[in-house]
Amino acid sequence: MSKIFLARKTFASIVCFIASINLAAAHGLAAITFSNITIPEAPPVASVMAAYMHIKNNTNAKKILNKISSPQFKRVEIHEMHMTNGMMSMKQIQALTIKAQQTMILKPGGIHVMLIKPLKPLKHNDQVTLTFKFASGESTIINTRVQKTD
Ligand SMILES: [Cu+2]
Repeated sequence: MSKIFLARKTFASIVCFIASINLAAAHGLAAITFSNITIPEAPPVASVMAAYMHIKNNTNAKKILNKISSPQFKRVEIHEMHMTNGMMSMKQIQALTIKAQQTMILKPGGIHVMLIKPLKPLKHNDQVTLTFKFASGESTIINTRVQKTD
């Protein structure tokens, strides 16, 4: 049972790998690529939600992410978790520098995107649009969906 599952998973990743090669060949690799984007569902009363992702800088120059916005939220900030006197807290980062060829991993307990004050409560499968603006003038629009938490 688990063997079959593993084989399927390998097959799926091969297909994805080939698809990404074709995409890169057809359109040229984007300067900055986003993957593993996750927005976990939060209780309906929550005033904030978090977004996690991998951001890869495919260029040989550093990229500075200095603004994120979303039509579904009043405000979007980049946050970093840190330990102060044994307590976890988070502080805002004004800009996130991604070095040449670096993959920045935004994850729970680390750097994350804080989605503040949803204009309406968002549940599993609701769409979220995020616009990432870089100091170099590039911007990327990502459409994703809220995921159910385990
Ligand atoms: Cu936060």
